[in-house]
Order: sequence, then C-alpha cells, then structure tokens
Amino acid sequence: MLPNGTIQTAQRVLVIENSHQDRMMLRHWLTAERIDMHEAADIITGLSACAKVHPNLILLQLRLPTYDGFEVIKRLKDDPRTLSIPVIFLASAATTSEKAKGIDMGAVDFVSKPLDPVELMARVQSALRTKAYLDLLEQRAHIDGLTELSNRHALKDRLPHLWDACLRKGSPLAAMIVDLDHFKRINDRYGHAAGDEVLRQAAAILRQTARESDFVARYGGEEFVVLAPHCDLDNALALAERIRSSIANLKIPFRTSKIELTGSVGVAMAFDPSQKTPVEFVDQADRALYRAKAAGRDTVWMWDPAKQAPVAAGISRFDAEVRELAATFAKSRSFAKSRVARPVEEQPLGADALAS
Ligand code: GH3
Ligand code: MG
Ligand code: MG
Repeated sequence: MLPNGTIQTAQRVLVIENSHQDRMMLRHWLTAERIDMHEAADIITGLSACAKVHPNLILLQLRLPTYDGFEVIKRLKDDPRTLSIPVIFLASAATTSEKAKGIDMGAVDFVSKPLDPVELMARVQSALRTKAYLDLLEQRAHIDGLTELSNRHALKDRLPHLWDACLRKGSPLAAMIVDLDHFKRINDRYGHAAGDEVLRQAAAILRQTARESDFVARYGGEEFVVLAPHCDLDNALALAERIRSSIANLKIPFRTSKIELTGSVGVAMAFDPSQKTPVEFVDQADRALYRAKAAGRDTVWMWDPAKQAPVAAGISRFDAEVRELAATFAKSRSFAKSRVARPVEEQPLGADALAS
C-alpha cells in the first residue's frame, strides 16, 4: 500500500501463447504500460516459467497445440503455489460453453480474438488490481497488527512446511516459546498503551535476535514463538538465552522512569519420536515454558526427549549425550533407546546460573 492509500500493483505478466505474432503484439502493448512481460509458447515452458517468474497474472491461449489451455489452468489450480495466480483466457471464436468452462475452472476473464488493445489492457489492469488487493488481504490476515510479526494463523500455516522441509533435508528444527513475565503488572502499573509499547519492543528484540531465516510470530497476548530451521540444540539454547538476556536488559522509557521486564523461554527440538505431529513439538516447548514459569521466571527450560519432561537448560552443563541424541532426530526418526541421556541437572540458566 502506498502512503496515499492506493495499492501498488506488481506488474509481472506471463503470456502463454503459441502465436509468435500475437506474443510480439502483446509485448508491445504490455511494455508500453510498463508491465514486465514473460513469455512461453507451450504448456511445459509456460509452467516452468510460472515457477521461476511468479507472475501476478497469466494470459493464456486456449487453443495451444498438444495440450490446450484447459489443461494448463487445471495444473495451475491444482498446485498450491500457483493456485492464486489469476488467469485470463485468450481465444478466437470461443464458444459460450468454452467460456463457461474456462470461468468454471477458475479463469477470471475471457478475451476474444482479434484482440483490442484498449479492452485487453483495461482487463489486464483490472485483474492486476484485484490480485494486489487479495495479496494485501492475505498478508494482513497473517500479520499481527500491533507488533507486525506473523500471527497465529501464519504459524499454523508455516509450521508443517518448516517441519517437512527440515525432515526432508535431515536438518534440525527448534521451537522456542517466549512469554513475558508478570506482564499484567506492567499493564496495571503503566497502562495498556505502555504495555503495547513493551510488546512492540519485545517483538523487535525477537526479530533482531533471530536469524533472517527464522520464523517469528506473536502466539497470543504476550507470548511469542520462534521456529528456527537448521538450528541444532546448542544453537537453539544459545538463541533462547540471548532472547532472555536481551529482554532482561530492555529499559523502556516511561515518563521519568524506565519500564523493565523479564521473559521466560521454553525450547523443544523437532523429530523426537514421541511427536506424532508438528503441533506436539510446539506443545513440548510450551510445557517447558510452563516449568520455566514455575521455576521462578526469567529463565530457559527445554524439553528433554530422554526424560520426556521439561528440564532447566544450562548450556555449559548440558549433557553431551542429550545434544547428540537431539542431533540424531533430524537425521532419522528412529530413537536410539540405548543412548538415553542422563537427566540434566535442574539448574536455571539466567544470571544466577552464569554467576555460579
Ligand atoms: P506470567 O508471568 O505468569 O506469564 O504472568 P502474566 O501477567 O504475564 O500473564 P497473564 O496471562 O496473567 O496476563 C497476560 C496479560 O497480557 C493480560 C492481558 O491483559 C495482557 N495482554 C494481552 N494482550 C495484550 C495486548 O495486546 N496489549 C496489552 N497492553 N496487554 C495485553
Ligand atoms: Mg506472561
Ligand atoms: Mg502468557
């Protein structure tokens, strides 16, 4: 959205058209309106261009040789990655039933040949505008308005994708749930607006502390989730500790004083064989968080797959066997029972632990 409230439409159009002459003509019209045109002459190059270019609109010739445009649109609508790309059919002498079939299959429009540049460009611009509005709505539905982090819906969408991607690559995946401590007291003492500012600053810390490739979401009121792909247990615990200490070091100016706060963190590693679904993995991080709260807050606890229970996470004291065990989960979901780790010493990780 531009500052004046208008939608900025992305201008990337893929033309799938076997007539060289028509492609040339379309290039002339589209580029005259500063539209970035990509072209393909058949279904194979069309679908592969689609995966590379991520067009905002496809102009599709109905009467392609070998496979017709209906086959192309079927494949586009069957694939979640291309499902939402609008398609305008182009055809000469299309029958009413062909037009109805095209619209039924998900096309947004049907333009008859010979093409009229004014009519075609009006339809192209209209389809691009609608697509931009839908993209914006989709984006907003996944963004938390206060912190601008991803929201719970986005987490629900992303979690299975990250889980599958890491599992496929034999790579670890860590989850962290961060909950601000006694946040209600902050609202009570400084007011709701100040509480909102604290949430924004905590969110900024999470965004800055996590890697670019990590997924950070606001889970609920004063709870956040970090999903860290390709992050082993050591790195996950180090990240959790950096988050905890950054929150504890925050001093947010409020009138003549400063608001200080702390946060508790629960950590779990994916692919523990007890996890039947990705949700159970996040639930283990939540259970670790619950224990961090009970243990006095401002601390990091993790889910121990050997004990099937939360344990306090002390990086320097952390049992090498547990680390090794967690690393094997990403490579294989078969649990080596013979390598069950000794329980980790229940020691808080916060400033107390580091000082001792
Ligand atoms: P604990 O350490 O056990 O987590 O205690 P807590 O006070 O942080 O947790 P509790 O669940 O009792 O309270 C959470 C508070 O967060 C209550 C709710 O009013 C506040 N909250 C939730 N969403 C928002 C928000 O968007 N803005 C503000 N300012 N407060 C919020
Ligand atoms: Mg809280
Ligand atoms: Mg909470």
